Amino acid sequence: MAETLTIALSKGRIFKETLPLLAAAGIEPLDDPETSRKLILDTNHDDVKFVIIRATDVPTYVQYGAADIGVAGKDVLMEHGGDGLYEPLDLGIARCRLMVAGRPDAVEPRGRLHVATKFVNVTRRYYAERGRQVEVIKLYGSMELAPLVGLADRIVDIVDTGNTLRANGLAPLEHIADISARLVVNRAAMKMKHARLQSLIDCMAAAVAATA
Ligand code: PRT
Ligand code: MG
Repeated sequence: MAETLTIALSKGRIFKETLPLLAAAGIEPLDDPETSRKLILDTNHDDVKFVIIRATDVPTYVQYGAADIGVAGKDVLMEHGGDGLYEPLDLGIARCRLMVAGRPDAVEPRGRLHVATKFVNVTRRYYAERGRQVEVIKLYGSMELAPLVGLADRIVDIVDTGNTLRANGLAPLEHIADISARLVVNRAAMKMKHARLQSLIDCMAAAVAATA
């Protein structure tokens, strides 16, 4: 039997939107991660497995070769850094924007700007490039709350429709990056399993081009 190919995916929108692209390459899961508690899913190929992990863990699994290939948002990749990773394909799915947000009437504070986010590296880099001294406050979720309770002047977060910001009396203020999900491949696997990975990438690229 051929060596196993391991594909890292997160539940939710990434899994749902990646499935048709993998199906175009002839790969289909035998279980649904939304209902199954399994973390390793079999597919219609004996030598292809999915590992189902947190979105932010995908680059780590691929970097260390625990997965050969994976799908991660550009936001997650910008925050993680590109060590040990090839990024051969923009899948054009899970689109959104990474933005600075705050109260619509936000004024510049007298002292340091306090910015709450889970994207601490991206946020430090963004303000450093602008020569702006900021205090970055690491949060793990519900960033929108921070400006409402005086924890931060701004947040850096993902915005899609803007409904979450609006519902909390916040507004998008500055655009940092357009985001979509990317295919990431372990650099060593790209050499060792080149033929299989290249044909998978090619099939997915054709499927992406067909939907564009
Ligand atoms: O949920 P978990 O903590 O495990 O991880 P995660 O939130 O990183 O994973 P997931 O599955 O929610 O998101 C995976 C990827 O989808 C992200 O890394 C983004 O690249 C992309 N994506 C696309 C989004 C959204 N759209 C999105 N709307 N990720 C998050 N959101 C959230 C956002 O955080 C905010 O709370 O939706 C809210 C904003 O949406 P609107 O429509 O109200 O503006
Ligand atoms: Mg989420």
